[in-house]
Amino acid sequence: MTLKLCGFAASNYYNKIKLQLLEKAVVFEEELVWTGQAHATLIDRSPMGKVPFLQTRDGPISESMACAEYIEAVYPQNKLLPADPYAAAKVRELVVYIELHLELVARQLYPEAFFGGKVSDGTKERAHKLLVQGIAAFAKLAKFAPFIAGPQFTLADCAAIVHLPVVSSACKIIYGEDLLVALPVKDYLRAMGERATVRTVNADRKTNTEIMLTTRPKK
Ligand SMILES: N[C@@H](CCC(=O)N[C@@H](CS)C(=O)NCC(=O)O)C(=O)O
Repeated sequence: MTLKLCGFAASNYYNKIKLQLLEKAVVFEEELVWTGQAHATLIDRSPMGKVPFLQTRDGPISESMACAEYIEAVYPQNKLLPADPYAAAKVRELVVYIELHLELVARQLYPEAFFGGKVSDGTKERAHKLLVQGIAAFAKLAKFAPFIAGPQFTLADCAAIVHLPVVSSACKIIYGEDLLVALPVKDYLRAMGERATVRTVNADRKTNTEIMLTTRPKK
């Protein structure tokens, strides 16, 4: 059975896994699954109702970190985690910093930044404090040399390429400033955007975002 990546291409977490699969040249199919409504095709395979998830020959896997680790283990070509345990831990550490301390904090701002909703001043203030702290911590770990974890393209780049632009945009819209501005994020994203894999992910994201905003079933 061909590996299936399930979810939708407007999702940054979905695109992290899609970029990993493209970079590794794994043969896979995409299954369009929307979130926002509890339905069996989603909940039975991803009990938190989130995307992405994988449909593998052995069954489903939810949570993108678990998906990423499975893909690295099953498809050993074009490794995106270093063989050295310390170097691999540093890559995983960066992914956690990007997701837990940047993306997940900025996510609280998305309803107002991207979806026409409203976020309270209290939430904005708390998120600002956490983002300043998270970005300072990320700055201590990120190498940008030329990749996030150093000289090799790794899973940390798959995370950075999809999450950092969203964090930047949310900050610009809500706070009027890009809190990531002190880091070489723009140059990094410009360089990464030259990769054929990243071009594919970005083109599919644009198409799917339009579909999401016009035809996606509402909650
Ligand atoms: N921790 C999850 C986060 C995934 C996530 O938040 N996905 C979003 C789309 S970008 C989602 O499914 N949101 C729908 C919801 O939370 O109900 C992972 O790493 O897979």
